[in-house]
Amino acid sequence: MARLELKKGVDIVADLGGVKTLDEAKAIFADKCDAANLAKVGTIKTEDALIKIANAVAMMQPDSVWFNSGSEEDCQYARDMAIENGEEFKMKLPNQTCHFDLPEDQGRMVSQTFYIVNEDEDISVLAKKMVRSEAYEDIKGKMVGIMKGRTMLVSIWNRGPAGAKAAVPAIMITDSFYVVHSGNILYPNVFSSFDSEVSRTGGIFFCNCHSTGDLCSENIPNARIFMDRSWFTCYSCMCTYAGNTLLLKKGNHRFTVDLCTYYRQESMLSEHMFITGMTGPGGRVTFMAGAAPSGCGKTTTAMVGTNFIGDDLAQIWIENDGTIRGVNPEIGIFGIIKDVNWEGDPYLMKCISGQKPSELIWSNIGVDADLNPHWEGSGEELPAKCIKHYSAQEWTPASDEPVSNPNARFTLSCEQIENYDQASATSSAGVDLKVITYSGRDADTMVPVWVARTPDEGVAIGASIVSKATATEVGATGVNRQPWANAPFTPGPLSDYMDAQFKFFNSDKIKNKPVMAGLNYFLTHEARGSNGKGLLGEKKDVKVWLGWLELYANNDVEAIETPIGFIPKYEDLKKLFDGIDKEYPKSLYDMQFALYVDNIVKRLDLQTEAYSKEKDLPPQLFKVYEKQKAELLALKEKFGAVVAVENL
Ligand code: SPV
Ligand code: MN
Repeated sequence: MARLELKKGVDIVADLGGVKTLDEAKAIFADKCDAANLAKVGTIKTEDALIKIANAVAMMQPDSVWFNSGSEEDCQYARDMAIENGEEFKMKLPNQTCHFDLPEDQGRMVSQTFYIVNEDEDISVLAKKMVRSEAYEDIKGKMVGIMKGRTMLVSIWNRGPAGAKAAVPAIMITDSFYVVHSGNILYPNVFSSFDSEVSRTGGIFFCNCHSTGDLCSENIPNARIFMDRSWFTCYSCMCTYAGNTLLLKKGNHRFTVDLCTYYRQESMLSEHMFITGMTGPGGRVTFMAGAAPSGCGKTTTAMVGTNFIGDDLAQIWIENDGTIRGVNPEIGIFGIIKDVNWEGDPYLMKCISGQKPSELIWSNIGVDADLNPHWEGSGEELPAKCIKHYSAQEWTPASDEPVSNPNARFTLSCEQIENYDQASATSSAGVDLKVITYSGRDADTMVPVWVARTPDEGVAIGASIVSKATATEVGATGVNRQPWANAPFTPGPLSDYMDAQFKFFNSDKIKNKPVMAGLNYFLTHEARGSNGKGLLGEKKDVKVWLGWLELYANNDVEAIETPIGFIPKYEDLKKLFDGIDKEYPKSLYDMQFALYVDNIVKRLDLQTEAYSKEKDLPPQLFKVYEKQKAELLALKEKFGAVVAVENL
C-alpha cells in the first residue's frame, strides 16, 4: 500500500550541491577542513553520508567545516562557542546557560512548515505541503550560500540506543552552536559507530540541514522548515527555536512515522509518547507509554514513574518473543518550564535549583540582574525586574507579557534526573511495555482513567484525543482534535496511520495484548455541576491513575465495565490515594467517574463526522463509535443523562 515512495524525485541538496562521487566529496572536505577535522571525517566510511554532507557544504558554502566527534573536547568547544558568539549566556548557577529565540519563533512555526511531496502524493489533510519543484526553488533562493562567512557544524547522533531495532542514526548540519549544544544533551553521539548503525538499519539514516541565516524579526517571513519525505532530509532556515531547528526531534520523528506506517506495518510504531515505569507490589516494575499533545502533562506523567525513560517520543516494536518493546529516541528532555515547581516536580527542581548540579539550557524565560531564572508557575516570588526577557530587554510585573513565554523550556540530560532508569533506557532491548495511554486537555467529557475492552477500542481512544490549544504551536487556538497526539507529525493521510495502528494492536504476533487506556487530568468542577472551581484533580493524582493501571495490568484489581471501557472501583483508588496521603472522598469519585452521556455522545458524533471526511478510513473505527453510542443511549434510557457509577 506504499503511497510513499522513497528516493523518488530530485534530492534537492544533492542537486543544488552537485557532488556525485566520493572523490569529489573528499576534495570538498580537504578544502574546508583543518587537519583535525579531516581526521575526524576520515573515520566515516558510509559513502552516501559523506556525499550528502559534501552536498550540504556545496549548497550552503560555509568557510569551514567542523565535525562534532562527541569527544569531551568537542562538547566543550560547542558550549564555549555558543557563549562566545552570543547564542547563549551564562546564568548564575554553574553549567546553566540561557538562550533566547526571536519573539516570533517561540514554538513550532506550523504555517511555515511543509512536507516536500511529489506531484501525486497524498498527505495528511492537517499538514501543509509544497510540491518538489516549488520547494526546490524556495530552498535554492533561501539556502544556497547561506553559510558564507560561517562555520558548518556537523554532528551525528542516534535516535535511540545504538543497536536497538527501532533506532535510526541522523546527521545534523547547522551553523548554530546552540543547536549542537542542545543536541549533545538530547541525543547519544554515534560519530564513531555511525557506519555500523547504518548497516544495521539497512542503509537508512536521516539528514538535517539548518542555518540561522540572517536572523531577525524582519526576516521571519522567510523562515522555513521543510521535510523531504522521499529523501529523509530536512531543511530549516532563519529560525532557532529547537522544535524548528534541532530536526532530530520532530523533523525526524515524522520520518519514523512514515517508516512505521508504510514500511514496518504490524511490527513498529513511532509515537508522541512518554515512557515510564511504575513500581508495583513486590517491587515489580511495569512500563507504560503514553501519548499527549504538547503542553498537556506528558513530562509530568513521565516524571511520576519510579523508572523514568523518556518524556516526548517512543519507538515501539513487537519483539520476536511477542512482547511489545519501547525505546526513547532521546536521552534528554526539552521540557516546558511553565508550572514546574517543587510541589509537582521535585526531581526536575533538584536539577533546576542546582541542588543536583546539572548542565541545563534555559530558553525564553525571564532573567534577573543576578542571572537567576524566572518562570510562570514556579511557586516562587517574581522579581521586581528582569533585565533579560524573551520579548524585550527589560520586564517588570507590569509588563504585558508573562515573565516567561508559555512555551519557555529547559534542556536537561536525563542522566541528571533521579528517577531515570538509565540502564533500561539505554538498553538496545528497550523496555517491556504493558500499558499504553492516551490523553488530552478535556474539561468536560471523559473520566480520569478508563481501559479499552478490545484493541479496536484502544485504537479508537487514541484516535479520539481532543485538546485545548497550547503555546507549543505558534498561532494555535481553540479545542482541537488531536489524533494520537501525533497528527502534527503524521505526514501521510490519517487513514493510513490509523490502519497501521489497528494492524499493530490486533497483531497475532503480540503474546499478551497491552492495556490501552484513556487518561484525563483536566475535568473541572464546573463541568460536573459542583460548587467548586477549577480542576477536579491535581498533579499528584497522576500517581494514582498510573498506579491503578499498574495494578490492572497485573490483574491485581477488578474494574467496572461501561460502554466506554473499564473504570476503577472506588476502594482501589482510595487505597492508592492513601498511599499519597490524600483524602479521596467517595463524592469526588462519583463526580469524576459518572458518565455524562450527552457529552460523550456529542464527542462520538464529532469524531464520526470529522473522520467521515477522510478517504479510506478503516471501518473498525466507526464500528467502535456506533457500538459505544448505542450502549450509552441504552444506559441513558434507563438512568438518565448522567449515569452514576452504582448504576453501571
Ligand atoms: C512538542 O511541542 O511536542 C515538543 C517540543 O516536544 S517541540 O520540539 O517544539 O516539538
Ligand atoms: Mn513533543
